[in-house]
Parts: sequence; C-alpha cells; structure tokens
Amino acid sequence: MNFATKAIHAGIEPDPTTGAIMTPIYQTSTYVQESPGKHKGYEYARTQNPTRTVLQNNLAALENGKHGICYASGLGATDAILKLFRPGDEIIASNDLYGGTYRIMVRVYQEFGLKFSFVNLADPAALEAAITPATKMVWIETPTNPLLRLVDITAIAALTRARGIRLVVDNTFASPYLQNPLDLGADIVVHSVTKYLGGHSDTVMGAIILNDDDTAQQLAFIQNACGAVPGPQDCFLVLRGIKTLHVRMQRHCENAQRVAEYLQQHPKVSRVHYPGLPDHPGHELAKRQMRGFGGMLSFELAGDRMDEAVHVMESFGVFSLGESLGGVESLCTHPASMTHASIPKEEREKNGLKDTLIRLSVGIEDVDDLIQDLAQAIG
Ligand code: P1T
Repeated sequence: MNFATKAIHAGIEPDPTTGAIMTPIYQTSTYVQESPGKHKGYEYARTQNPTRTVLQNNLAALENGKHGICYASGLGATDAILKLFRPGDEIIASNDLYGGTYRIMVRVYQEFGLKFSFVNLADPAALEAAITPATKMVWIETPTNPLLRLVDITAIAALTRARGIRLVVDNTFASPYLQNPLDLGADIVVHSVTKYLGGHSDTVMGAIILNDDDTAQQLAFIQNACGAVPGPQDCFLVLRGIKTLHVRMQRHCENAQRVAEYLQQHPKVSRVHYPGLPDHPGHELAKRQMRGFGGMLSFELAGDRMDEAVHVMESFGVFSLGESLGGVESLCTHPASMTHASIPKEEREKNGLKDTLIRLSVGIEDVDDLIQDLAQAIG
C-alpha cells in the first residue's frame, strides 16, 4: 500500500457493530467481563482502548514499523524510552534539539543517574569520538529543532549497529510522509503527534514506533504501568488528522520553500535555515534521506538586534506567535525565550542558537498572504 492509502486505511476497519466508516470513540474506563478474566480482549482503558489500538496500528503502518505505542504527549513518549535505561548508562543526543527533550534528560533523568552528552551529530566523526563502552543510546532529531540541521541517519546507524547501541530518531519535524527512519536503520522512532500527525493544533500526544518485539513489550508495559496514555477523543482527532497528512505535508513543503526563498533574498535577513535551499549544508543529504524539505524554517535578521527581532514577531497578522508547530495555521516562535528556554544560554549559543533567531512553522494558508505578512512585519 502506498502512503496516501495507508494514511486513510491502514489498521482501520468499519465498526463491526454498525459499519460506521469512522473509528468510534470508545469513551469508557472499563469493559464488562462475563466471568473473572473472561472478556473480549479489553479489561481497563489505561491498558487498552479500541480507538487507541486503531491509531497505534495506523501509526506503525505509516512508519513501516511493526509496533505503535501512544502516550499522553511527545515528552510522555520520550519519558517511556528513557525508562528503558539504568543508572550509569550513557546517552548521546544531538546538541540542537527540542528544549523539553533536553530538560527531561538533564533535569529529570540525570538526577536518577543516567549520563548525557550533547554532540553535533551532523558530524558522524564527532559521534564516534563521544562513544564510550557505557553508551547505550544515540538520540537524533533530523531536521533539528530549531536550526534545521540534517543528521545522516544511515551513517549514524552504521556506527550504532556495529556497537549494539540503540538509535532513536525523533521524526516530528519530517513526519512519516517525508522520512521513515526505521527504513534507514534506526531502532526506534518517536513523534510528538501534537504536530504534523495531528495537524490541527487541537491535541497533545506522543508515539513510539519500532520493530523489536521485546522492546515493544517493555514500552507497552511502561505505557500501562506508568499510565501516560492518551484519551480516546484525542486518538480519534489524530486518526482524523492523519487522513489528510499527505495532502497537508505537500502544501507545507511548497509554502515553506516559497517563504524560505523570499526570506533569503530579503535585504534585512542575514540567514535562512531551510534544507530546501541549495546552499543549506544538509541540502544534498535531505534530498537523499527525505521526500521533501518540510514546513519548518528559522531565520536571523541582519544586525542581530533583539529589539528588531521582537518587533517582527509582534507585527505579524497572519502568523501567530506561539509555541508548537505542524498545524494548518502558520506559527512563529522565539526559541530562546519559548521552546528552548530550558537550555542554558551559554549552551544554546555554543550550539549556534542565537537569542535573535525566529522560527516559523509555515502553515497551509495562501502563500502570497504569508509572504505579504512577512513583508509588512520585516519592513
Ligand atoms: O509537546 P509534546 O507533544 O510533549 O512533544 C515534545 C516534542 C518532542 N520532539 C520535538 C522535536 C518537539 O518539537 C516537541 C515539542 N515541540 C514544541 C512544542 C515546539 O514548539 O518546538
């Protein structure tokens, strides 16, 4: 089955009772049993819910994986993966990544004895140098949040596979429409489903997709034992959102390319980070690894003045200033004070994230209106 057909049909059957084409919202906390232990496969809704099962199977199909497991948020999914490790285990992560991922690693799991190092994974040689005998996992974002750097999943997978290290790819920015990390050698894919998969800025959710049966069993155990499960209404909204994922992503990509090209020629813009631009350092890799360049970009204004960056962010009419991304509506974010504020300033600046960086999640509105909005806001 090809992607668009999978998005609409994979794992989804008409309701056996009524024939309803849309998966019902099983809004229940428990299921009636005939006698103790004799039931139809469902006991308690933290453990299983039919709406959630359908979504999990659909997500697994989109990532060409065997198992899909959903959590109450993207960070809930990250939390479940980190619980696979024990004190003394070392984890290497991209030095450019979502601030909340950095925060759960450093402020929560480091306190429990896990060890983290943050490395520029755009350079596989830097990863090789950072690996020690205690390294148990490598955590990649690609493209990274918010600098849109590209990391070579195949090259990193060759290094991790040979050493028995797990490779996790946060595929939130690309979405499964543009990139399938399991096909490139990753062991685990994680998503903030909140973003492109949901697509309509109305749900917070996370998911893990993987092939390995034992790890899937451990993660499903954590899902039930720790309890960070999404509710059935949210699962329904995401199932509905996914039905148009391919169509939305095509427009996100087209619009972001036009916006990036507009910004690049703007005299007041000094730098545009978008993998679809031929001079982006990851452009060739993106062409190999992805099926499009995505809807996310970030940029810096000439002169690097904070007051000017703030003025631009305050002046938008169509773009809304807010955290998050991947919805149909265009959003603008100030990473230094919003999504990445939990990373210390020195750490941010060492990795190239300036206080003046502006991040855009380019929506699927009419692109001429978006460009006009940028023109009036930048001046
Ligand atoms: O917000 P949540 O669903 O818990 O997902 C966390 C998360 C994980 N991975 C990536 C790459 C992310 O971007 C996020 C959340 N990011 C934002 C809210 C943001 O505006 O960048």
